[in-house]
Amino acid sequence: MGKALEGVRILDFTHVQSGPTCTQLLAWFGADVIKVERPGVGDITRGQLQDIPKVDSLYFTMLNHNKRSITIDSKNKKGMEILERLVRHCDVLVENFAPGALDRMGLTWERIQQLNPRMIYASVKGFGPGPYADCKVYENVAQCTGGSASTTGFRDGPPLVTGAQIGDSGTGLHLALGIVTALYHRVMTGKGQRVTCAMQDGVLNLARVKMRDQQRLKHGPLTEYSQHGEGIPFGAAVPRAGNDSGGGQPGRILKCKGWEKDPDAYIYFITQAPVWEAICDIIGEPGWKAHADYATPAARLPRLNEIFGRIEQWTMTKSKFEAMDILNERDIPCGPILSMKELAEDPSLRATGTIVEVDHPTRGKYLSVGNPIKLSASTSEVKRSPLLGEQTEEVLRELGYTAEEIAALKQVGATAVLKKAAAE
Ligand code: CAO
Repeated sequence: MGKALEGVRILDFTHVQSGPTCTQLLAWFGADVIKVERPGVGDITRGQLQDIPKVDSLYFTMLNHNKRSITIDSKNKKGMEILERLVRHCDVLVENFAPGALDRMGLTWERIQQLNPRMIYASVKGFGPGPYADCKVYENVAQCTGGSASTTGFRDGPPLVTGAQIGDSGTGLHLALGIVTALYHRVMTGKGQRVTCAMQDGVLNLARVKMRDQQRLKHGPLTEYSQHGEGIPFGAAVPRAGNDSGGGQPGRILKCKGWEKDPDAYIYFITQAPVWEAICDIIGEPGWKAHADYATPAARLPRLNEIFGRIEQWTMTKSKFEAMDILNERDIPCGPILSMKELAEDPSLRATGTIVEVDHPTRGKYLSVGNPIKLSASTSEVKRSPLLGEQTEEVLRELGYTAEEIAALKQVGATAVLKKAAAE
């Protein structure tokens, strides 16, 4: 079995998280991803949140699998010459620098098209065109400006960011789809194009159901939100809904046995209408099956706090896994709150390659999240991230540079940090 993107060459000018997420996905599918890093410095995340001194951080290693690293100083004339050769050599250029950074280097879209009209030029920026287009953006800024934070958390608490990196990794995923779409378009037309994803747009796309609710507000209260049952009126904007379900089937996070000591002894419980009778049997309320106050979804909506309170009395008598087993037998949708420790140790996730163990020359063995997208006819293996500049010479040779030229490029600081003069 081959790899789906074998033969696709990516000039990876990404750093931190959003761009690297995108190029890592493409690399997992077999693209040759050549990561350009500044000599002596590299992607800033190599040195961020380091758990082992002087070893590439997990932040870096977990976002840069299957890539090759070449060090090039793009502000060095010879360095820019190498970059231009890379533009001719590659199919896709991916970058997520601050707005204007690539233009300042001289790699404008016009220049890129001159060098390689088939090039797909993909960028992540914080915002699209508009008042904030020039702003630098990190994950939580995107969560706040994309509608996620204002709709996450409890109604009587402050806006909340989520631990899932929907701004960075979420936008990286969007960009990867944009790139393969543009590659398909290029197969049909022979032409490259620009692909841009704004983090604000990516988060808003993921918060789409809350924009749905914003429009529903004009026509009455959001009856599936707990505050409706509590008699609290809605304001002008979608409120935070705690752990209420975002869909049409009411759900809640409920305590399970051991919750007093274990912060993750909880289960998400959904009162899906078709299994309501089974729920009544399990929690010991068979009378609710025919009772006018509980029998229909509409009758239950104003009583969600009471109903989930009663269900929680039952879940608190079971561990989250016992509850899961009992509920699954009756097809009741539910899910235990799994800690990162439990996920790291989960044998089924190991078996599918969603959690993988990777060996690294300076770090040793570590766990990573593998490719979550499984293709039936293409393999995808997780290989360790490169050391800074590990493949510099290898890539330069592929670009046609001779050994003498490679040495000279190093000497003039195009691919390595310039040695300071002895007198200094
Ligand atoms: N050689 C020489 N210079 C290089 C280089 C190389 N190989 N690679 C990068 N640089 C330079 C760039 O040319 C730029 O210099 P100028 O400002 O002089 O033009 C500078 O390094 C890097 O630019 P930056 O402004 O992008 O970096 P930053 O750390 O200040 O900002 C970030 C980081 C993420 C806020 C910004 O890049 C950004 O807003 N990116 C777009 C949105 C994004 O992807 N955010 C997600 C980040 S993940 O949380």
